[in-house]
Amino acid sequence: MNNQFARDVLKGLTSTPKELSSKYFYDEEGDAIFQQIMNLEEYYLTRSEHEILKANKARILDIFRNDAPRFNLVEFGAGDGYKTKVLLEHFVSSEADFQYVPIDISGNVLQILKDSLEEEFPSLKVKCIKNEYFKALKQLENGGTRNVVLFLGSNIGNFTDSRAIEFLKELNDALRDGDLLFIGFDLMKDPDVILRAYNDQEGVTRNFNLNLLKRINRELHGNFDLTGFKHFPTYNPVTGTTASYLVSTKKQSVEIMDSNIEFEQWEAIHMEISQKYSMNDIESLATQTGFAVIRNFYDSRKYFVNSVWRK
Ligand code: AVI
Repeated sequence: MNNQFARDVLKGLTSTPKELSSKYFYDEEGDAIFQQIMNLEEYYLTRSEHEILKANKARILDIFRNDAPRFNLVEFGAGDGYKTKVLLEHFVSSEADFQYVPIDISGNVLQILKDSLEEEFPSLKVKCIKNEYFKALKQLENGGTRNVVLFLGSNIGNFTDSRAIEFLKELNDALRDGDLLFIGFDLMKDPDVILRAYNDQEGVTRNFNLNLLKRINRELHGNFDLTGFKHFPTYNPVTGTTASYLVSTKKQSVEIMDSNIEFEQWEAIHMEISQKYSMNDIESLATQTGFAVIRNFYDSRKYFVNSVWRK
């Protein structure tokens, strides 16, 4: 089988405990559901980070162009640019010497972003790269220009601890001395606030999880009965880990391609983690992966932090 998605799904569903990777949430429908999540009352992450960028855009630009006036603003997983546009607007009007380099593996996402940027900021230099993050970074001809990498949204939190460390080390290797990373982390806070963000009233997050079963049905000839699974998020205030599960409400058998997957009643599929951090966790992640923390920006409630790291 030469399809990575199919291989990962079958491997995950035949493991104990069963698991699926949240990186597969983002098909076209998943992207649209995630947009809805970001607008939810309960999902404070996007609004908190937006507040930080808006309140600190001038200070952020000063750091980005300090002792190296020209820079590439490289964004990993740019999406619709809702938050980044706050910075872009300020950087363009301050006549900063930079080009914006959004990187994504979805050509569709990049095209939509490029069109909207051309309309909103006609003078902005944009270079879209459709590739995996590190390959794209290597592909970027920078002739001595400082790279500033944006990794927003606490996307790092969807990696396990060991994967996050591996990812940040790999990023550090791909950067040169003096390059910067501007990274968003969701902070530990009242556990009820966190849990609500992953268990919204309208059931949008539930649909986000179930959409992966739908995707398996469509792309891998599966026959998941979506009504036979219950969305169940948890938050562990000791480890700071939010985990989401889909729990089978009955004993059932699901066919995927030519395999039969058996579910006991109340057996769970582990779907996603969203790590929440303390400031000590963040400091230690940076030092373990070869970075120095040079500045932290918080929202007014201290729900979220954007941390500036230098290689
Ligand atoms: C993309 N990522 C940071 C989101 C998060 O909060 O972990 C994905 C998400 N999952 C459920 N709601 C939002």
